[in-house]
Amino acid sequence: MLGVIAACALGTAALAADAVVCAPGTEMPVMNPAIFDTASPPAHQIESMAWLVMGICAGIFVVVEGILVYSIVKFRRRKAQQGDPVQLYGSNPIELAWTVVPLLIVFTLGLVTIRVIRDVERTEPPEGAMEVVAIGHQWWWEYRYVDASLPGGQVVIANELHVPVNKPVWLRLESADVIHSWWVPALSGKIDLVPNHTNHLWFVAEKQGLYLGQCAEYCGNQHAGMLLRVVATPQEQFDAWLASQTAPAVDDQGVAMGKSIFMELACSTCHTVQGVSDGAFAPDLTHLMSRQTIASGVVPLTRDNLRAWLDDPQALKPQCNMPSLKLSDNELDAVTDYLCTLK
Ligand code: HEC
Ligand SMILES: [Cu+2]
Repeated sequence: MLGVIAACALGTAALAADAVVCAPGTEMPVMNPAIFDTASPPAHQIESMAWLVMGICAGIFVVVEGILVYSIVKFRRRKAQQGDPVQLYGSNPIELAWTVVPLLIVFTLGLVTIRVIRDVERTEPPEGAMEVVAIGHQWWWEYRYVDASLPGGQVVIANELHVPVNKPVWLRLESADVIHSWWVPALSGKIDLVPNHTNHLWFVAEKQGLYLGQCAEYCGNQHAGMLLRVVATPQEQFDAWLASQTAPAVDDQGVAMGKSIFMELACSTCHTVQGVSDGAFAPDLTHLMSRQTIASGVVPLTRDNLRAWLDDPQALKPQCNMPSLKLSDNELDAVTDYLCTLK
């Protein structure tokens, strides 16, 4: 598992170096996606518990192997020895020791685990938490910021979750199709997104930066292409970002042709662009250019990648749920130009 996470981190580091052409990406540190390098209270607790369990196991290993090696050396067969060594059957002190000590260890680990689970799996949101709905789709993430003060009561985005640093986040986890699992190791433990059943998860990103993760429940062909990205910024920067997401889609007359192709072809039945189309099957594209990647973190958002994606999504993300619409070169350019105005 760590190998997979490391590979996804390497992939994304290479990705950050690749200049984003359509939208200049915000420069930010990329967090280590590991359970031993945490930056959020529930993740810290899981980390400490993992160390405790490993410490106890290491202790048991040393004691058991130590006694084993000692016995092998001390009681080995010697040259002068005749027949079998003295045979001993049953020893109350020893039997007691190897029953009571393991019981105590299991009991301790049990109590510690219960305490950690109680803190990590809350049933109520933490004080002052911001609620976000996360919906798993084959094979991308939808997020909804639900707040009566927002125009329309909510803001819908895809794939790149933005949160303020040092503020509790209460995620409401739902699924549109099969079981997925939300896991950003530096922020929290993994929790499943189950169809027709709501789960919750909380975290507080303590450092600014980009946190990476991965869908952690096998959910079909592109399970590995369902990457998680959480961007933690200071509150003011987050507020500015959220305000930009509530703005209506840019309507640039210069790309009217691309827009009309978007409307006439099936694009508009699957995708929402606020004020233009209301397809709800696929990622919201209203502010596509404010993202750093497309296809749920699979490729960086550059003009070339975007055009290649529209040409044949199946080449970049085989088996994904967007078909190739067989656009001509001119149409591809026009639609790409249109999407590049959706800042
Ligand atoms: C049958 C529904 C469907 C149609 C039609 C469709 N798409 Fe998609 N599109 C999807 C799905 C599903 C995804 C998410 C794929 C994934 O990441 O697994 C997607 C992803 C995208 C993305 C990447 C978004 C992101 O943030 O990751 C863009 C851009 C896009 N589509 C544009 C278009 C355009 C332009 C058209 C018309 C030429 C179009 N789509 C037609 C379903 C559709
Ligand atoms: Cu998944």
